[in-house]
Amino acid sequence: MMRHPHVWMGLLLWSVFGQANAAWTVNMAPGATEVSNAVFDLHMTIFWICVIIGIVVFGAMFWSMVLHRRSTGQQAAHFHEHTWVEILWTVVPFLILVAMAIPATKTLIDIYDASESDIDIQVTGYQWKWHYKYLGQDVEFFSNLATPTEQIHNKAPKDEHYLLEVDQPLVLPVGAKVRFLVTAADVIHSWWVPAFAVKRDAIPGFVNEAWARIDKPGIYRGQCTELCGKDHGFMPVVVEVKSKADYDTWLGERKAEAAKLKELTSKEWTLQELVERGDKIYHTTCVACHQAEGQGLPPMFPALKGSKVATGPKEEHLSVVFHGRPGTAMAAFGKQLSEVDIAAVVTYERNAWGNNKGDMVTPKDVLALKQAEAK
Ligand code: HEC
Ligand SMILES: [Cu+2]
Repeated sequence: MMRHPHVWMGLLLWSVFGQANAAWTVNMAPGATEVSNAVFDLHMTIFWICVIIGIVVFGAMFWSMVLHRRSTGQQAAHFHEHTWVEILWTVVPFLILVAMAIPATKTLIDIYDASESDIDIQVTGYQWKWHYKYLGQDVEFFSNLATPTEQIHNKAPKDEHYLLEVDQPLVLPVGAKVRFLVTAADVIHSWWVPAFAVKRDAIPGFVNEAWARIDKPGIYRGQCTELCGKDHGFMPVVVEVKSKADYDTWLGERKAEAAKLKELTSKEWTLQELVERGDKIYHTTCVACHQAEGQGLPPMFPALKGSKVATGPKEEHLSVVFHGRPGTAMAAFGKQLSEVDIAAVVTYERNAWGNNKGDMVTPKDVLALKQAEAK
């Protein structure tokens, strides 16, 4: 249908306001899926119906007012009730509404028909990030905001995709029917990608469905669109759509990584190995708050060197790292780090900076905790 309405709307507004502007973006965008195009066409159909109704109604009004003005000596007609006119102005709007309802219903049915999908993705909203799980594929990950804090605090110039960039985008193949199973782990979020015409509430304890079959490869961006707390504006959605072959390669790599990680979890680790691995994790993930020598930044961030927790029972130490301390800057790392990495970093903390406990938390301990939690 009208795929370039911005041209028409542009001309219309240009004639009204007498301005030329090369980039008119007043209209909705058609998007990148069949459904989003259907939604767009529907929008345009209804738009033009409204334009025609507007022209007819206001045309008749102004025509009557101008031609029958008093100054030309017009006399008011004195008629009451006119059966045919009344029937017409009931039947005509009714027919118009039916004519609009037919394509609208058809599109709506399409939007909700998530059956026979090729790929199922579980989308879970967290405060404040998204988690994607490729069902039946053993691949899952968190997608965190990647915009540096300097840009957020106006200390650096903002990128083109400011607040719309993540560390790991959701990757999908072109042309496949992808079903999204949308839920949340804490509060209500909403997963929205305008180009797919997908916007679905993510509600704890419920699973809402949506789907998309994306026509062209590319990067599509969206946002959480349900006010979900202080960082609601900091949990964007980024979807990278690849060719089928590239997607398969990517998925293969992710699966191999997952398999490798599983192997690492079940292997017998020595204290030395865990400490070495934990050293790296500590210096990428924990160092910002607890500092390089474990001295922390009291009173904001406690020291781990000599801390009661890091030198106390290992179950409690693991629990703090796994669950975090709700209400403080200490996040729950249980779902962010792998079992191996949690075990390694806890073991490292128990043996670094003179803590010398000489004991270790193994990946199997972490897995056991995880499984106990899942019950
Ligand atoms: C954003 C800052 C931050 C980061 C990053 C961070 N922590 Fe913490 N951590 C804290 C704060 C704040 C506390 C104290 C919480 C409280 O008030 O109970 C804490 C407490 C702890 C404690 C308990 C210490 C005690 O004596 O009570 C341990 C153990 C710990 N963190 C381990 C880690 C590990 C392991 C990592 C990295 C995987 C890490 N933390 C990353 C901020 C952080
Ligand atoms: Cu949210």
